[in-house]
Amino acid sequence: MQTPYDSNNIFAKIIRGDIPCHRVFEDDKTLAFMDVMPQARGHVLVVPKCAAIELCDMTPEYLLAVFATAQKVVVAQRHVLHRDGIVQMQLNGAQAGQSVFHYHIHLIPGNVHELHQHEGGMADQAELAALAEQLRAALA
Ligand code: DGP
Repeated sequence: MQTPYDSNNIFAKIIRGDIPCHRVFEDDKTLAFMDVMPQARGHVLVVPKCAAIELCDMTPEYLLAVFATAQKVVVAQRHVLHRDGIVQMQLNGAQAGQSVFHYHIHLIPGNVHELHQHEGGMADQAELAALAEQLRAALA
């Protein structure tokens, strides 16, 4: 049985502004920000502003919202990173390797066979900040 949603998970704290992130895009239902352990340069996460752990917790309204934001982010990633290929990934449950239990879509520029290990290591904060700024500019 799935454990209940924990409103103190790290992404809920980011959404509330309790801890910082390198924000790429935000609207009333979603937030997109840089992954601190990128599997490739420009790895972005898109989260809904609702209490959902995985796909089956999502309402159609919020699914539509996160996919609409994901489309915008992919267009910006292609523009900024000059990479056509973007891996879209989303893990459902600990058995699938999910580690943060708030629904999120990974958008990873690159080829699936060449990505860094999942949660392989922390990126340079200055580089993440610079990439987020470029992506925000592309989205504006
Ligand atoms: P998953 O295994 O699908 O739950 O992926 C969680 C991702 O979240 C992983 O790629 C690393 C990233 N991550 C973990 N903690 C933080 C954090 O505090 N801030 C940001 N921006 N990303 C995080």
